[in-house]
Amino acid sequence: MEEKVLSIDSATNELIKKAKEDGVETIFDRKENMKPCPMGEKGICCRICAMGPCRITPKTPRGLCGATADVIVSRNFARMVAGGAAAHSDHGRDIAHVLHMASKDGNYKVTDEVKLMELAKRWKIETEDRDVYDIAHEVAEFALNEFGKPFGTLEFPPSLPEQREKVWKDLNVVPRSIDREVVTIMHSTHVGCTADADSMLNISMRTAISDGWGGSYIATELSDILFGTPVPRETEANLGVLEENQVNIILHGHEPSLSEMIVLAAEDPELLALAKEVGADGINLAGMCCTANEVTMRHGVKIAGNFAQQELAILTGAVEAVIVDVQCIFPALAPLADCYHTKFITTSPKARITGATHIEFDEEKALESAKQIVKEAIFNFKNRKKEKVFIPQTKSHAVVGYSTKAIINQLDKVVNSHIDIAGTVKPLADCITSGVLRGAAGIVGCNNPKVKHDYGHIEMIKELIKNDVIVVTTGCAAQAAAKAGLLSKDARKLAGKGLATVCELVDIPPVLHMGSCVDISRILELVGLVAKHLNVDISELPVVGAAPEWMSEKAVSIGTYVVASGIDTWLGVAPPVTGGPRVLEILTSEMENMVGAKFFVEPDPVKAAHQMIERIEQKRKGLEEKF
Ligand code: CUV
Ligand code: SF4
Repeated sequence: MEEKVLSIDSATNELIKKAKEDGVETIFDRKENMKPCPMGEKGICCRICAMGPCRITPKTPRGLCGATADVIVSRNFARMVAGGAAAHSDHGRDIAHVLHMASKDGNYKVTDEVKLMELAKRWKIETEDRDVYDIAHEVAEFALNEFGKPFGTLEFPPSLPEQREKVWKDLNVVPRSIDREVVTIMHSTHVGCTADADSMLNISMRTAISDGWGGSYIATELSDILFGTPVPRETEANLGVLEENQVNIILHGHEPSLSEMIVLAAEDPELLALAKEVGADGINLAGMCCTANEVTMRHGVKIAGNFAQQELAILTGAVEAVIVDVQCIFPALAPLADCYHTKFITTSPKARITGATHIEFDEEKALESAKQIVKEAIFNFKNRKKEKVFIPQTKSHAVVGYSTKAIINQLDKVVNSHIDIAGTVKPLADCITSGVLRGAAGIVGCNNPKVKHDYGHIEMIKELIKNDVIVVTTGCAAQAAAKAGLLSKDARKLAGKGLATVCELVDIPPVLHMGSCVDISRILELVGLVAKHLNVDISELPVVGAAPEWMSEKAVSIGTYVVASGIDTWLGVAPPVTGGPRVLEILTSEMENMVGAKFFVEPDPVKAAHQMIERIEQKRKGLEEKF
């Protein structure tokens, strides 16, 4: 029988083969045997009350309470949005708490004071003659209040164009507070509440906006204040970054409050000496999923791989510990780690996993806590079984760290800007209006075994840059791009003439790594600033978004706020809404009348890229008439 090639990434394929030889299973095996429930796939199964579960069939077109397919589908969709918004926003809240405990002599400090002051001004917090940490604590309190304030509406950042805010006001989708929107969805989807698809999607948009322009935005801004706003730096990506003779630690999960401390602990002379004592040459940190994005953006920590590769890291037999906090962690890592010497260490009470070693990360004693965790890895080095080790040789060079500010600075350097445009997005806007760049695309999101691993990301990105569309990327898509060499400046040889010229002049790769999933707020910020500079709405810009291999609820929230922000969004995997004709019609058509953008579902990434380019050209026409 011919072997199915499951990834476009050779390191991944080699380790899938090793799994067979070692007699262990991975997601790729489980996928073979899993038969998805056809009801769930269409979104027409309702488990909201105990009269059911009810499923919609030609013979039973309504649930026991009378809910139609559209009601059920829209409620299920809304709950996905709520789950995703909750995850992102609770991450943001945790970072706010960390800022609140920051102190001059503590483990957590203020690193970007300029950004802190900007935020304080924006939130009308007194800054004159005050201690930085007093300001930081008040900023943190203000941020925390955004999650549950009883009155008023969410504070929007200044990057939001007023045209967009007006669209939201007219639709009544301006969020009140972040938690409240999530709770409203949980309430409205309870049995006997909202039974109207249009209204359910309206509430979903409001909640998603509270994620993108609220919880996620706060997560990014406060992380930058605490740990520094990223600047371009070099790194390497793929499982080949693991080291034969070092203690290898995989950092997996999301919140930089943990990973930043692990980075510090791994540089600690005492621990380095300990590593030597156990016979290792050093301590090698490598990231996975969004934690990888956080620490590579700020420290150049190498990227081990993306979502679908988490088991494969353990399969190398060369990983002493996988340290995780929250989100996107396979429970499968626990039994798998038992087959190797790897310690699978959970650290968050929000994500405990049966079979893992739980060492709770104590933010009050953050560094001490981190050191204890790193020690576990070091002591485990002696248990490594040489005969079980296989590290694929594949890794690629990448440049990461393109925060909005870094992009603006990079452009300033070249244009040698007049004082009046320095620090603005004018050069970028000029590149777009002049047509040197046709437009921009944000390629984001996960891996999903419904798509050949990384294929969706890479084929789409290549097609776009070939056609002079600059790509910005976050999440596991960014890691796919890193592994494929598309984040290297060399990759400009794959770009069209206009984009290649810009890349050469500005000294950037054609694909810009902007961070983790919560950092999609950076993309919103950049796009919002360009729109404001041109005095147009975001929906008028030749800008598109895509999640070719998405899988998580967070991605549903992201897709919804990106579309609600006026940016057309392509999905490579259909969301579970196909059983609700009205829901489908709203998402893929009518949303355009409401917010100026809509969803597209296209499994073929190259076809999708061409649809994206077509939309970009349409938007260009509209802009040209204006300018
Ligand atoms: Ni938060 S949400 S698999 S790590 S991008 Fe990666 Fe990104 Fe999806 Fe998860
Ligand atoms: Fe069935 Fe209605 Fe209960 Fe859902 S809420 S399970 S459709 S009775």
